[in-house]
Amino acid sequence: MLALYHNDMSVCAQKVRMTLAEKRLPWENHHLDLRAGDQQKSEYLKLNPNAVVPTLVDDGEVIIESTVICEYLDDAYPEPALRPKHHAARARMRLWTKQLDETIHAATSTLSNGIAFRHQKLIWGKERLEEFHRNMPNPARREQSWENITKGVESRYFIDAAKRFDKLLSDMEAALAQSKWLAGDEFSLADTSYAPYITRLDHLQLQFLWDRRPHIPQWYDRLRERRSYGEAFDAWPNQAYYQLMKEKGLEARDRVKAIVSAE
Ligand SMILES: N[C@@H](CCC(=O)N[C@@H](CS)C(=O)NCC(=O)O)C(=O)O
Repeated sequence: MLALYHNDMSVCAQKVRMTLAEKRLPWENHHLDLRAGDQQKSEYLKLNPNAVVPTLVDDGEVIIESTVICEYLDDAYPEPALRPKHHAARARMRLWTKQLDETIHAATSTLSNGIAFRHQKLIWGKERLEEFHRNMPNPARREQSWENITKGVESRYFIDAAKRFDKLLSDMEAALAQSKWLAGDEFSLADTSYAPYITRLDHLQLQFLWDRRPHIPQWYDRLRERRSYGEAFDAWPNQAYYQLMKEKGLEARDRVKAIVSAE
């Protein structure tokens, strides 16, 4: 039996849940409360020393890192295949997931924390906030999180994060003008991987980023029509998070607009 350690609103967990749903794989639910610090508890660190979700356990085998988990699932449970058959399309798929791991995920953390989630953490007070960050094992991640939470849209990471998304959406628009899905005509792990990140921009009220990029909302609509999207996203709602992202996203929208139109 597969077991997934995850969180309802985590983008990395949404990506793995969508991959599991595409393959119609049942899994045992271990939901972590990231605001309560479940990811930093010693029992969980034995599974995932990075103190992050998701973690997959398959028959005793522990797999971490969402991109690795998705590829593992496609190896271990090959049907339906989520990596394109043709080598060039498979390389395109990997280029999408590679840049996601290298830059897009960090940019998302900056936008999400800088705009909205910081407000859930600032109310903890200084002592608890410091302790939470002391327990983050990755120093670069710790520093970035601290900056985003304490400075918000004035964080030194914010401008680059907004620009990175603008560039991403321009690349996505170009790809989707050529083919139905990101890596080509086959639905792939590139699509399951980006579904959470575009959903996050939507929740943060940043839809203006695709105002002049018509293929992106069409792709997003096609994604949301899939059964797997319902199982990965809609089945794990968090109204408090939606509300916070909407309210704070509307407040931050002009700042993001000003950054991306400053070129
Ligand atoms: N590279 C990791 C990133 C995982 C990650 O950043 N997870 C976030 C949720 S999307 C998390 O657990 N955050 C909790 C924390 O930073 O304390 C992966 O792809 O699995």
